[in-house]
Amino acid sequence: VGVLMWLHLYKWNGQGTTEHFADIILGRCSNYTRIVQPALRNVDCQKIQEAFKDAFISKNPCNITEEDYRPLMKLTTQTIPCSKTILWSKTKEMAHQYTRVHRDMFTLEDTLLGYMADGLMWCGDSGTSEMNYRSCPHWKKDCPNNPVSVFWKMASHRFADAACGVVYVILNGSLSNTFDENSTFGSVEIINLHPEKVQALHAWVIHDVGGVPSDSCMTSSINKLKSITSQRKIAFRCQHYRPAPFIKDVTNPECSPCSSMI
Ligand code: N1C
Repeated sequence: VGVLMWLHLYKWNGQGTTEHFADIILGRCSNYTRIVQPALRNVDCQKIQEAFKDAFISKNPCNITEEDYRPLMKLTTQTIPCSKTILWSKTKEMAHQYTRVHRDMFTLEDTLLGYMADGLMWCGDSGTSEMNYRSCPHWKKDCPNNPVSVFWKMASHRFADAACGVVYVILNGSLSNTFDENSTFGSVEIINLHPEKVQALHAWVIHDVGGVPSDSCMTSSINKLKSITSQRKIAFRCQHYRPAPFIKDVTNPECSPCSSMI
């Protein structure tokens, strides 16, 4: 029985819960609310940590719903000023480098919710109040409604839903599917931007330094994004850049994000 108990922890194909998950959540929450955004100093990090654990502890990790995360979401409501939202797809590092310099801009990981969960894994199991540190469901190989996937889908949905003014998205021009309809950006965020309050979507397409200078705003992939935004009555603009964030491109001498980087 002992061996079976132990083996069953290895049943999933994804990485297990990050060691010290609960401590990391509490530590990141304290750091964020005291140092990163002291305006949030009144949030109760203990309560947030509890709500996070309650969302998935003692539950079947293939059967997580948005309802499970509702209390956590409620405790982490945060207002982002208009025209300060940055979305990204396959450009996470670059987007974070950018917001590290432009402290008034926010990716989801620059909000309390995203900051706490960034890079972590977590899951539990029905019948035990323990976290599973050995394995967690892989969204493709095991099941889509696992704790991590449901969390990011819901957090991304809320983040896009709340955006206003000009919304920016950083895309990867080195990939053939610069705009990927199956990504979180393509399947969740773009369809949850509200035309009544989002005046435009500006895409910054970043492409390789070494590559042939080409206009990565003229691809069929970007055209698809353009047609989705126009159907949704949201204006669209696209500019392409080289990385290092973001160096002017010879084919693109105008660069609004570059000029402020120096
Ligand atoms: O699927 P993606 O990118 O297009 O998702 C990125 C998009 C961003 O604009 C974020 O607002 O969706 C949001 N988001 C995250 O902030 C995030 N942080 C970490 C979505 N997913 C996030 N993750 C993890 O990375 C999560 O496990 C998810 O599956 C990947 C998505 O990365 P991607 O394909 O590069």
